Amino acid sequence: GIYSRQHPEVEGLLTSATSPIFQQGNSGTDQQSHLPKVTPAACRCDVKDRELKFDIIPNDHPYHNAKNPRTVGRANEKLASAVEEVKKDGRTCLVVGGDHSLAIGSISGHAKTEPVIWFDAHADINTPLTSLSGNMHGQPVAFLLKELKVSGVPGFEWLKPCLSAEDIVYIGLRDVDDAEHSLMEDTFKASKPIHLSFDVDGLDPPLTPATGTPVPGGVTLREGIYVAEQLYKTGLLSAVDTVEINPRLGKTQEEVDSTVNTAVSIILSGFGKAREGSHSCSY
Ligand code: 4U7
Ligand code: MN
Ligand code: MN
Ligand code: MN
Repeated sequence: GIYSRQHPEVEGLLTSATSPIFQQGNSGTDQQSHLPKVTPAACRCDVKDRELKFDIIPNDHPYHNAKNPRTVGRANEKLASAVEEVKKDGRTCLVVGGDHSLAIGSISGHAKTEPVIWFDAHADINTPLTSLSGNMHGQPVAFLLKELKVSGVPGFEWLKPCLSAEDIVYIGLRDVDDAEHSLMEDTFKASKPIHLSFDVDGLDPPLTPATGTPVPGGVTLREGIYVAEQLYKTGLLSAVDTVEINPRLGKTQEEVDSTVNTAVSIILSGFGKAREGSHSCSY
């Protein structure tokens, strides 16, 4: 409400999240008709909203470098049961937070076998022993991984680590602590040879216009190169396809050149060219 004059869209969002029009089976009349309407019909979703209330546990002393462990642990226990119920109901679950430590409960409450895409600038794999900040939002992956065996944290007696390293794919990492880096080297030792099948139409069309079925909204060059570089670094990339490169479909020489150059730069990255220059180092 307070920001409504300057930011009508904010009020629209707040209203839609709390108003009865957002609840199941109530098409409702929107009394504040100047606001954008968010109705189940508008988003084609049958939305069931629920709010969880969490307790702040007094004298919640740190456990090594994990702050507020009991409060965070109990909250996650509640969240895990709530997510489990939503899944039993056959629904897709959306959790809106909030601190990323909520992933401990959310992922535990989910059916426990699904692969997880961790989209984040950070790896969030600090343990209560390695964390420099003590913040729990930097630790959820460690709590969830069987390999790391985090245990003895008060508030988390209910938790059973449910993920294996092979179940996690990270996207977007660009701020990883030293301790996290070595934890990741130890934990994410991929062991099988990797086959990369790289369709250039996964990239954004202006990067590779000479291709048969371009689709808007693709991956940037920076992201594509990053993927290829990371795969190279595993030491396990044993075959690469680069496909759907069709110079005949370029409308101009420039289109042909940009397509070919893009493909070449992806290939070079997959074969060890590093953007910072290739130096010999252990990683
Ligand atoms: B977020 C950090 F030290 N690694 O542990 C830490 F840089 O959920 C950051 O990804 C954690 O936002 C970031 O505190 C947690 C820090
Ligand atoms: Mn995070
Ligand atoms: Mn955070
Ligand atoms: Mn982050």
